[in-house]
Amino acid sequence: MAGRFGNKCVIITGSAGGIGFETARMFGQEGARVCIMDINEEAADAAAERLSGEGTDAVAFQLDVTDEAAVDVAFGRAIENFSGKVDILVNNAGIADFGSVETTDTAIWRRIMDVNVTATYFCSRAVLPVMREHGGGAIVNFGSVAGHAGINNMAAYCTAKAAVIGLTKQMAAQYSAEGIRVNCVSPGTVATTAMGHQLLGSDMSEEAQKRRLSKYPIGRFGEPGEIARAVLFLASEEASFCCGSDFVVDGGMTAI
Ligand code: NAI
Ligand code: 1HS
Repeated sequence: MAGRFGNKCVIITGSAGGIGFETARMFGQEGARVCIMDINEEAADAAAERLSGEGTDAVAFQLDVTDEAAVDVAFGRAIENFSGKVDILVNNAGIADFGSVETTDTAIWRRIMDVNVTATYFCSRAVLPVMREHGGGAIVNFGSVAGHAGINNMAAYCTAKAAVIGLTKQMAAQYSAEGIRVNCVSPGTVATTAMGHQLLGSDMSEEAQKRRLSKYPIGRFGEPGEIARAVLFLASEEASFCCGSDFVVDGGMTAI
């Protein structure tokens, strides 16, 4: 398959569903070999099978990205599957939950930090030496509008996503000279994914839903493909001068 990513090897975490799956699919459509990594083994296998059926060279590995030792094992296997290289890593896996500083359970706070932030560090660390060895690569992290704006009752998630944006800048400062570009995508609400359902289901009153939508000048929420296209851009050669940027894709939510 021809495209911007012919011969490129891409690992996408949390890609059994949602935005990650759409991102994997689009990379595949543009010629990439893709590795699906997800905590949900059955869904990861099904996702890889679906992409293979669409003509993409896709494999799946079960992985909880917060498990430090398991990250190294799974990434080792993925890189071996790619004959010793990896060109692109998308740190997409993320979770959200609700609560203020007073009402967030400590275990939930820690889990949100682990999945969104610490795992981005673990997974990036697992690919950097191989990218360096091959003269470069691209890493795309996942922030959120929640990393830019205080969202009511999302204390841990807002903190985590702001940290991911900070880590993106630090990594760009550290690794750009070695040809490793690190950038971030910060989506606004995508209602059609599991996380979107969780978010919108959190308060089903018509008034609350209207209030949420009214924050989006474009008048609607986003679609997974609209976020995936931004990820592909940042991972591509078209973004050769983008290092440490945070690409906000939010229908204008943070513009107002
Ligand atoms: P989703 O919940 O639909 O999909 C997340 C995927 O990550 C799932 O397949 C899940 O099994 C996997 N996952 C969760 N914990 C994991 C772990 N510990 N190890 C490995 N895999 C794990 O979420 P969605 O909406 O596709 O979100 C993707 C990314 O986009 C996340 O980082 C999220 O924070 C971010 N985002 C999502 C927005 C939305 O409105 N849906 C808006 C802004 C950012
Ligand atoms: C879950 C995702 O990162 C979006 S958080 C912002 C939610 S909203 O209040 O702008 O709909």
